Amino acid sequence: MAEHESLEFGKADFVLLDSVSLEEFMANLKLRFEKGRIYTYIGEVVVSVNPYRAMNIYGRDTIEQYKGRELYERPPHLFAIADAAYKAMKRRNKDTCIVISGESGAGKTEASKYIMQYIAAITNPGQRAEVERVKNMLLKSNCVLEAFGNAKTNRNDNSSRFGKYMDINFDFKGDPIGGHINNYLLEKSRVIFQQEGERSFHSFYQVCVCVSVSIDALIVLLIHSVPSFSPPQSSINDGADFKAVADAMKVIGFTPDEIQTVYKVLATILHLNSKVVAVIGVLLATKEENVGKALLYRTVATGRDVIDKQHTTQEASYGRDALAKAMYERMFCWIVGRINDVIEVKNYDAKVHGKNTVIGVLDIYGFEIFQNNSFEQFCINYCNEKLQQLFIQLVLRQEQEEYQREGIPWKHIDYFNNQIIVDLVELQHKGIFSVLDEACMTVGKVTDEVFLQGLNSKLAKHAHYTSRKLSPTDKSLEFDRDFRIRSNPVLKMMWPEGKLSITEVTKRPLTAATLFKNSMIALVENLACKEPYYVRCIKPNDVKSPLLFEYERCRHQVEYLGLLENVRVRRAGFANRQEYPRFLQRYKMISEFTWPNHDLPSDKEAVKRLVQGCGFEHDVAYGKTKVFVRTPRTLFCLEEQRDEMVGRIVLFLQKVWRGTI
Ligand code: AOV
Ligand code: MG
Repeated sequence: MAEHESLEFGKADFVLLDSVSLEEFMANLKLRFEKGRIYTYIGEVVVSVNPYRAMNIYGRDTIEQYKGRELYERPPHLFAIADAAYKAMKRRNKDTCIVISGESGAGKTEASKYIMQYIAAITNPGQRAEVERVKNMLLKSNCVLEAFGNAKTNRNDNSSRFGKYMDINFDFKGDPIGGHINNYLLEKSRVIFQQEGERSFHSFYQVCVCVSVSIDALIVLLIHSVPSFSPPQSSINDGADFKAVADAMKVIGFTPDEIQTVYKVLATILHLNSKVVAVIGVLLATKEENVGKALLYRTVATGRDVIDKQHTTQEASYGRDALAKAMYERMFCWIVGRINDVIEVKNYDAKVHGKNTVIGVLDIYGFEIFQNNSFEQFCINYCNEKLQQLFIQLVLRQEQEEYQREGIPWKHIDYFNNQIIVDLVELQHKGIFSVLDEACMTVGKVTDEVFLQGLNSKLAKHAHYTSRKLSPTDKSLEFDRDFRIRSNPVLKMMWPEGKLSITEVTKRPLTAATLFKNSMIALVENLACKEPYYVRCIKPNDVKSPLLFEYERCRHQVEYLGLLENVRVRRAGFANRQEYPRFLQRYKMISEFTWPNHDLPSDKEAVKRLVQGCGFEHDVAYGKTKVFVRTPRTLFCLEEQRDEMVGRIVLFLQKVWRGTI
């Protein structure tokens, strides 16, 4: 019996539960976790529980087992979903996407890397050099982006502090020919502040631990002179990571000058945080007075002139922090841009090569609540709410559309519509982002009180809004100062603007909130026009233990991810659907009417005959091009009969060869 049928490991698909209740769902999830079966399906959705230990299930041999197989043929795995997305892309010319969701520390980033590794492993059988180069770049880019965009938080030692959507482009042969990365809102406040037990971005520690290896001697000296930067103890090996990142940057094609400049920017930010202005002048090759000016003055427009106005002490310290954050963010975006330059598809002629198709992999920052939550947590959580809404829409819509197309009746299943939460945040004029924008436009001082009053007056009646008391918070005045850097070409790329003109100073830029909202709306639109595959990650406990299944913690996640609703929708519909010729090809040996060939007028008729013969008529519906099987159990029975027949056929052939028949 195939492993996925064995009761010892629980049900491999939640659709197979005897009844759909939270208790049964949880019992199955727990049993499988305890037996080391971290993946379980809900139809085509993979539910994954973070094992918090190395699993021997990602090697070459496992990859071979999944390559080209159908989902139900092997035990649940990320590789199966990656293969399904790949097959849809290759065989049906569809753009697909794999959306990985779950809260912070649930295993999204690890999953996205395994998926990319799988796709890299199964493509380019011809070993074309250019394809190998692209694959290598795509894989190496993870290492670099994690160094600059991830950090240790109290929830995850390697927490993504930015959202990442990566498109992988394929040619007509199904081989990767390029890619593109979209990054979303980096949590730049981490540059200047971390909660207790947390760290800033990995890159700072890497550069501090390993300054002597390959960094310009002057920078080494200047990094060592940072007065108060002692990385907290952690399990992370910054030294080894530094070397891996430096190597990856080289492979991707960052020049030595570019790499040195990145170190300089890191050192600058370290010094900014320690308030040493002169050193920064050296690092950025700008005059000391320019640094002082950038920190102590701001450029304002008065009438037709642009003048520099001196800050108060408090403004200056906000300004310094804002500068450190802005520098890091610009450097990060520049790094993403440089990677994109290298991986983007070049010289692809659709007329010659056919359609260039895409698989998108989305790995964002997971839902999180800290002791102190800032604007970034709000954005991160809004992003998660929006993706949850997309999941609800697509999982239902996809099912509905397919039944409609194939002429199969469909009955509606109730689910919580998350749109109300998304609207609360993003609705024009009424949502939290709009209220925030209005507060920012208030003439005179922008204060937290103005914002809170706006929320209370606009949203008091909203079912999901609770008014908060005002607590003293950090102000987030944003300065992004112009250093007028001339001598370092790499820095010039990070700060392309020259001297600000009067219109640029007076122009009100879009707020960070509006920019983020727009980027999320664009992301969701992009995902919605692709065929989606889902990985839903669950974090089993808060202590990173491989043994502990904290029931309440997991139950909560199962509920807010809507997994039970997902099972219900799936069960009301059909667990499996296959085009008639494919179904026939796979099972024709179990019926005398279809083996070795049938003489019925169509494959559809032949499938009907085969199904009748097996007694599964009640569990099957016939669409225009596909046969729909309601329960996976039927499929497993078919698989079993097939195995048996294949065994008999092999035995028969062996006898023929030996001449005993
Ligand atoms: P996240 O991406 O979902 O959190 P990660 O993918 O970074 O979470 O996983 C957190 C940690 O859990 C990893 O560093 C591993 O130690 C462990 N882990 C996760 N998946 C596996 C696996 N399949 N096998 C072994 N260990 C695993 V966040 O980025 O914080 O939202 O923002
Ligand atoms: Mg992550």
